[in-house]
Amino acid sequence: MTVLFVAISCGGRKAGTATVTATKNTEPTATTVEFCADSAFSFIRKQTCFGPRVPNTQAHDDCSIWLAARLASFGADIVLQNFDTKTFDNTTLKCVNIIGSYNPDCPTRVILCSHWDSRPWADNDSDHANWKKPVDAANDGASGVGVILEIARQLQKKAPGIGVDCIFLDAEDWGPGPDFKGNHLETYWGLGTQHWAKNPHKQGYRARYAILLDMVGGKGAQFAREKYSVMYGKQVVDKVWNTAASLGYSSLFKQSDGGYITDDHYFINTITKIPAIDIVPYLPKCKESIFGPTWHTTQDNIDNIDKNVLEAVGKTLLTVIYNEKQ
Ligand code: AHN
Ligand code: ZN
Repeated sequence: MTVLFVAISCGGRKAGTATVTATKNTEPTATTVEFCADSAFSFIRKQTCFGPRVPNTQAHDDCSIWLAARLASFGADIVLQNFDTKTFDNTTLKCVNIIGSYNPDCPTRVILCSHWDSRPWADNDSDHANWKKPVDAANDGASGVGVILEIARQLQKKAPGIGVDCIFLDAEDWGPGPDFKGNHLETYWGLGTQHWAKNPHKQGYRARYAILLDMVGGKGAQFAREKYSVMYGKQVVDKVWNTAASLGYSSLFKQSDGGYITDDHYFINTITKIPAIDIVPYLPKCKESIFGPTWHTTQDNIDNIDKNVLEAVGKTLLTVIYNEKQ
C-alpha cells in the first residue's frame, strides 16, 4: 500500500509516516509563506536590462535564453516551444514559449503564466513622437514573469503537493493600436498562447486551472474580478480573491467586477477548456488607461514598479498553490 501512496503523491511531503500527515494540517498564511519581493524586482530589472523584448530582435533572443536558464536553475523541467506566427500586419515572428514544470509526473496540475514579450510600440503615450518606440515593458510583461520566477525559486525550496507549470508566453502584445483601420479581432492578441493551446507541450496535457499574471507590478494597481475569468473560472477567482483577503490584501484584490479583457487567459479558456483567470489591473478612473497610467507608454519602466504589489500577488499565489491538494 505504501507503493500506491508513493505513486499518487507528488513529493513535498514524506510518504508513509502517519505523524507527518497528521501534523501537516496547518494551512499556509502570509507569515508562513516566503516570497521575496526584492528578488522578484531584480528578475524584472534584469529583463528590462536586455532592452525591449520585441520578437525578432536580439534582446528577445537573449532574454529567452536567460529566462530558460533561470527557470532551470530553480529546479524546473524545461520545455522550449519554438514556433513562427503571423501578426495582424502580416509580420512573421520567430517565437518561443518557455515552460518550466514542477512535479512533472503529477496528474493534478496548476498553471501560472505570463507573457514575456514587449510591445513594439508605445502607442498609448501622450506624446505622439513616442508611438513608434518600443516599450520597456517592466510592468506589461516583465512583472508577471518576475513574480513567477520568484515563486519558482520558492517551489524549489519547498515542493508543492501538486504539479505546477510555469509558462512564459510569447507574442501576446503585437495587437493593433489606435491607428488601425480594420476590424479588431481578439485573435490578434495572445499569439503565443494560441499556439500553446493548440499544441500543448505534452500530449494529452490537462490542468486543474490556470492563473495569468498581467501587469502585476504597477504603482497604484487594483485587481477587480475580470469578467472572462468569472465566466469561465468563477471558483478559481473566488479562491484567489478570498486568499488575498485572508492575507490582508483586499485593498488590492477588490471584490468588484472588472471588464472583459482580451488577454492570454481568453485563449486558454476557449481553446483548451482549462479554466483560466486573469490577474490584471482595473482602474476605471485612470485617465490614461484602465490598466494604469504607464500602459503602452515609454513610462512603463522599472522606476514605476512597486514591490508591495509584487509581494501581495506573489504571497497570494504561493499560498493558493501550497493549499492545493490532489
Ligand atoms: C486589449 O487591449 C484588447 N487587450 C489587452 C491585452 C494586453 C495588452 N495585455 C497587455 N497588453
Ligand atoms: Zn500590452
